[in-house]
Formats: sequence, C-alpha cells, structure tokens
Amino acid sequence: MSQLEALIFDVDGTLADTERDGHLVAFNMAFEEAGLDWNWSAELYGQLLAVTGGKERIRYYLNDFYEQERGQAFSMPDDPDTFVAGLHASKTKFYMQLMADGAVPLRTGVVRLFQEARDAGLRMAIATTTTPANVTSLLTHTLGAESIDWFEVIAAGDIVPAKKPAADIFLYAIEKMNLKAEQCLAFEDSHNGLLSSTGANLKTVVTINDYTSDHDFTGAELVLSDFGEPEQSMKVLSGNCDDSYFSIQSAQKIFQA
Ligand code: XBP
Ligand code: MG
Repeated sequence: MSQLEALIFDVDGTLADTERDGHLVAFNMAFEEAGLDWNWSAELYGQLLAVTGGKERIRYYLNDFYEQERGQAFSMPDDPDTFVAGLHASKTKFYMQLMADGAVPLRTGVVRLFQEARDAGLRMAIATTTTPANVTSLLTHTLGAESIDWFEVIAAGDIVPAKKPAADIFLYAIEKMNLKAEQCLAFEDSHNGLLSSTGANLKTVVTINDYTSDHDFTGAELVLSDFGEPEQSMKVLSGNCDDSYFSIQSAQKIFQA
C-alpha cells in the first residue's frame, strides 16, 4: 500500500468562505465600476456557482439568467471575449483588495492542519479554478507571504483549459509533484470539486459550507462540517471518523482505510 505523501487543497469554499464574502462582492463591485446595473444576490450566486470559473460564470449568467430576469437578452458588445475578460480583470482587482482588507478569514482548522502537515513532512499543493493572484492574495493576507512557499504547486485558473468538474487541474498538480494519485489526499467543498478530484482518482475529504451543504458527495471518503479544532468539535456528516477534529492522524487513517 502507498504511503501518504501529499495533501492537495481546493481553495474557494474549502480553505475560506471566499465565494460569498469575496468573489460575489468583487463581481458586484466590477459590475458597478463598468456602469452595469447588474447586482447578483447571494441566492442567485448560489445558482451561478454551478459553473466554475469567473469568466465562465459571467457568460453563464448572460446566457441562462439575464433574459429571464429582465425580459430581454443582453446586447453583447462586438467583442464578447474582451468584454468578459475586462469585467473579470476588474473583479480580480477588487477581490485582491478585499483580501488585503482581511475580508475573509481561513476556515476553522485550516491553519492548524497546514502546520501539522508541515511538521509531519507532508507535501502540499493547491488545485483550484480561481485566478492564481486570488490564491496568493488570500494566503498572503491570512498567513503571510512566506506561506506561498508551503505549497509545492499552485495549480490555478486557466493553467488547464478544462476547469472543474474536469479532473485536469488535480491531474496537473499530481504530475507537477511527480506523484501518483494513490499517494495523495484531496480536500474539496463542492460537488464539482469532488467530481474533479475523484476524476483524478484521488481519495477526497469534503468540508461543506452554506453553498454546498445540499450537494451530492457520493464518492467522498469523509464529509465534514469543517476541520474542527481541539476545543471546537467538527461534525462527521458521512464516512467513518471517530476524531473530534480532523488532524494528520485522521488523514492517515482515511488514507489507509
Ligand atoms: C472556484 C470557482 C471560481 C471562483 C472565481 O471553484 O468557481 O470560479 O468562484 O474565480 P473551486 P475566478 O473552489 O471548485 O475551484 O473569478 O478567479 O475565476
Ligand atoms: Mg471549492
């Protein structure tokens, strides 16, 4: 049986509640800056999360929601790619500002788990749909700039053509680390994320959040409320785990099971 060598983390929803408190806010700021009277509600955003990737999500909104909301289709500028890319670049700028302002803390247990992994000599990587600059700004403003180096690979955004639920981003991270899927454990928060990680043959632990609590997590080794802390128990929603918080020992047990 393979040894556990590396942990591969999703970012949005897994490390921090960035969707509601970061991405959504930044999208609306970008729309306002562009003079558009679009304002996505937290509820609409939950539906829009079905499509991963910010540029892809803007197009999904325009194609599948706009006309229904307003009674007429959006009249797209002559160069749709440039229009969407411009809006998205502005959204990234606002997102990074929000991170610099400390708008989004890391979720319960994340810092502890990173530290335990480092102490245990486990390798770490990131596999996310979001723009690379968003990952580094979240890490920098929660853990300090040096934390970027804790991750051997930051696989993010357009680095692969097919975003989650495609397995490509996890496959990319595994390949860059020169490991096999059976040597790694993945962490995700959403159905699309789980499809991506399990599509790469990775055993996966899920921590849910408000946007994903009703998702289908068939195929996950473990579904948890969060990672918990010694003084703040997690809830085990599915799978076998007797621990009150998720530690590297828990990871090893899940991995060997
Ligand atoms: C994350 C996403 C991303 C972010 C937006 O999904 O879906 O699209 O919401 O990021 P996952 P960008 O957690 O499954 O990786 O706007 O930078 O694309
Ligand atoms: Mg996620």
